Amino acid sequence: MRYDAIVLGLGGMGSAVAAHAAARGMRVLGLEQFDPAHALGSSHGATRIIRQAYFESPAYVPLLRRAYELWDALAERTRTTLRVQTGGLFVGRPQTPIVAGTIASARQWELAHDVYDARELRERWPMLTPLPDEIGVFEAVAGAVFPEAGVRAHLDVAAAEGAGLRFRTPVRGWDAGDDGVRVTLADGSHVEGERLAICAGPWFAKIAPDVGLPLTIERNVQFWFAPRDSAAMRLSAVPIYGVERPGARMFYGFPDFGDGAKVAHHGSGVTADPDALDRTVRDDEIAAVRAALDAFVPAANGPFLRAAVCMYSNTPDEHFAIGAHPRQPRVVVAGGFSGHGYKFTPVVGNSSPRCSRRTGRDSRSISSHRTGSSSASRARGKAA
Ligand code: PYC
Repeated sequence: MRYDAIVLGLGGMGSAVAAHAAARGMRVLGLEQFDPAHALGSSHGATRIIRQAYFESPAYVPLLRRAYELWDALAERTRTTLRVQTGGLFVGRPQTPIVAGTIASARQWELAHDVYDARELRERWPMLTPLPDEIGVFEAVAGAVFPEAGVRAHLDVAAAEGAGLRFRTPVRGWDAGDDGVRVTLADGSHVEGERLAICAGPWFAKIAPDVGLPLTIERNVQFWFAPRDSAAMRLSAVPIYGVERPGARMFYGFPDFGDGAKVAHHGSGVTADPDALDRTVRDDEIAAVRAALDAFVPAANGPFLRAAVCMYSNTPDEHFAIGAHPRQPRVVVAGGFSGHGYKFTPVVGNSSPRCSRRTGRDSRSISSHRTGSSSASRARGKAA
């Protein structure tokens, strides 16, 4: 069997690419080194934030609007809850990036939002403890998406549309040239296709070193606590929130979705090898997150329930790297999601290679994979 597209990695991004490519009529093979919706990469931990007033840059807003539509279409098709609107609140001094950036995006795209001073914040959300010089920006359409459920939903669609999905199937390497792409599996066998999509998350630089993407893999920990005040942390009472204070990393959290109040720092500065990640959570890490809880949302600071270690794949500017392989027009890459990519998975998937067998059309992806030289020499990747 020669596939129209082979997808390396079936986590958040790869599962979405496989689903959208298969739904377009492509013969798709997806390869994943672990189990479906595994907890060893970057797309696990029950909840992820989704929002539209994007502090990272207003340039993301059109993608986010489309992501909302695609999440809802996926939820309808798979009859799964994939997005819950809790509202979202970002708090800090007026010039702090998460506050100023959220307001800038909201204004540029005329997104509904409300700005509160510290007294108003305390009145509306008495479980939060803003400092007197802090303000908050609230966006009602923000909320949570569910990464494991989202990965499973995309895999279900991919399978229903005829994709072959192979799990526990590590890849040794790949090569590509004018005549197609060939992937070598760990057992030495090969699979062949027209195109390759590399969505390997924190393993990206190991499987596609020749892209030269300067990624830093960062160890991050997600924590769950039984709220000290459960009424204060229930879904209808508190939105998803983030707070950024001088000298500290952004701290964010969720209402209690039934498994405790999840909280985390956004970024740790601790680099990691994805094949040797330290998954043990230390007492001092729990203590640090408790200190952040006490400083902003003491109502959540009850008994520790659990923690999950995950990885960010950080680019130098923390923006994504999506598009054509620099020298190989048959290969597209999606990586470097820098700890804020999961919410975008359906829109990234929907931008994957297009070549419909059923319709005979060969339509264009938003990535520029057609612009490479037709005499491109063979490009190679190798798993470490
Ligand atoms: O993706 O919105 C996000 C996010 C905020 C903090 C960590 N991730």
